[in-house]
Amino acid sequence: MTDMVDDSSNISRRELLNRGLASAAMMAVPSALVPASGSRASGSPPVATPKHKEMRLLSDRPLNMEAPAHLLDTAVTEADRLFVRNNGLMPVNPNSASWELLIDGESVTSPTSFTLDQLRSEFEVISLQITLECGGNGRSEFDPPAPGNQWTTGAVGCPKWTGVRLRDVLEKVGIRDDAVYIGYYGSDTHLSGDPNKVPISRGVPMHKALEPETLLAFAMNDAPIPIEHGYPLRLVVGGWPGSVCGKWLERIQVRNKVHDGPKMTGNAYRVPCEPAARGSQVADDAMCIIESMPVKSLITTPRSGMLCSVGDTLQVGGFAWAGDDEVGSVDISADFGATWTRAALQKPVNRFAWQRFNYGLPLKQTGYFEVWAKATDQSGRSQPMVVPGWNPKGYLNNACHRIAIQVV
Ligand SMILES: Nc1nc2c(c(=O)[nH]1)N[C@H]1C(S)=C(S)[C@@H](COP(=O)(O)O)O[C@H]1N2
Ligand SMILES: [Mo]
Repeated sequence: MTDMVDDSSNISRRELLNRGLASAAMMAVPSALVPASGSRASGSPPVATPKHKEMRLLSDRPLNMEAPAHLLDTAVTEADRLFVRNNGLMPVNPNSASWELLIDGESVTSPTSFTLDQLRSEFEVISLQITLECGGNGRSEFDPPAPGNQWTTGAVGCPKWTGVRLRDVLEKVGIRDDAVYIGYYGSDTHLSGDPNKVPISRGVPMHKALEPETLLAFAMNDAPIPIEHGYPLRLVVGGWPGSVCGKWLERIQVRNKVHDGPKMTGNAYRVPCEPAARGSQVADDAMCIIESMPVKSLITTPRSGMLCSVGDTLQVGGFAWAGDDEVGSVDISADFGATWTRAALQKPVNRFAWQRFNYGLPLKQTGYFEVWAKATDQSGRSQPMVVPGWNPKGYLNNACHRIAIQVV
């Protein structure tokens, strides 16, 4: 027991219970995210939001950071704890007043630009909570390891987005019948600094682009989108890998073929079309584009490592999501999956929002326990208890989340 408790000698048992046993992995907030001064002239673009001190920094060039599970315990993910996934370098001080979004491409007859004011005034403005999860969330568990950011469980969140429907804007511009795909371009720069290179330009098929929940968002949680999350405009597409949600959005092309921008082709954001053995080589032409993300859940309370009292009922809670589908049920196990009990599950506030689950776990016995959560979507697909299909780039790990508790 003592090795789970740091400097336990002089603190009360109650205090230990309150603060839990886990010592947070504290990483310094990268200086790029600390505002230079406390105030800024009104009307000037927002400076970077300081992130929560417990966010885990994966790299600072490009900036990549994820949230420990217990920071994600609120229904609407706060800006200071939403993961950041950058492929290149963020634009410096983008000007929202002069910002324009250009809609063009082979399947657009009259390329059209919109200022942010035009988007706001010419189209219906709506707000939706939409879950954003990186396709590589959970990558760190693949064996043999897959290259890329070693995300654990924290590359997910569900903020509230406000903007206009991409569908309405495309309808106004006019799209030809041969439209197949959209592709986005943002104003971030390639890590090499080469202005002719694009860090990432992905997209979705027309049926996804035209869904009523696909947004051109200019606000997050009722504030301008923080710079690292795409200020002043980003694409938000529900249920698919976060990589389709283009940040710092300045151009959407409507293509007459599958978009072929950087990170659409090769093996980026693709998995083997046919399941592949661990560690195997898969040819690029045998890799298929990831579409809907698989069902998944995260236990956000208690935090892992909690010290609990025997006889108590432990309130276990968190969120579950299921790509294009809805979550139908969440089950909890405290005996390594031998037995499961159904948790209470809320409906999503809107399509593509994650769903809260809660369960009161009776602590009948002292000792070490793991609490596992397993979500099942409405089509009957459940999270696997072990890491699912190995793939060369380490995408789509939706294995059950597990936390540890010590009952005393
Ligand atoms: N322009 C641009 N858009 C982008 C990216 C990027 O690097 N540049 N990263 C993508 C990826 S891989 C993900 S997972 C999400 C992350 O969004 P967030 O940083 O706001 O959490 O943005 C996507 N949109
Ligand atoms: Mo991503």
